[in-house]
Amino acid sequence: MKPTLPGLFLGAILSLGLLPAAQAEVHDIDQLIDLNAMTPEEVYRFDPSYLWIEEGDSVRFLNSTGNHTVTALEGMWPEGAELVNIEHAPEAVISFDRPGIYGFRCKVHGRHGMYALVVVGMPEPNIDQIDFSKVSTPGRALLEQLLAEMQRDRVTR
Ligand SMILES: [Cu+2]
Repeated sequence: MKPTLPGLFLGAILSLGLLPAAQAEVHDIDQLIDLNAMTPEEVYRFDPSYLWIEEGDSVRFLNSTGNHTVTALEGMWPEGAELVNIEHAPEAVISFDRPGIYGFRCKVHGRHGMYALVVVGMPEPNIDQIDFSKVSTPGRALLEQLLAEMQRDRVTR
């Protein structure tokens, strides 16, 4: 029997409804030295510097301009999650199975404010233990801004 048009339409709706929950996603974060940036704070950056992903998802850190590290910020890392420190790799994939807030810095450009924030699933596991008091000014300002963005997203989730 030939599939009818309404039948195909129903099939499309069903597969749309079933696919998303099962599929773990890979998200890209680039690491840049961007000499065309509009402000000095944006020259050395993770791009994007903030992501909210689901448990089981991965982030692929690219290193497309400059030499960088992907280093766990210990005051912003869920308890029990393995700390990461990837140095000068052109590409590194990290998968996240534990919910919470993950802070990243580049050891080379941290003093220029090269930090990033990734929320996995939900921020609750370590939102009350966030400590970036040892981070110097440009990085701290960025992290405060990213956490505020995360709080706004939290309301709508
Ligand atoms: Cu860097």
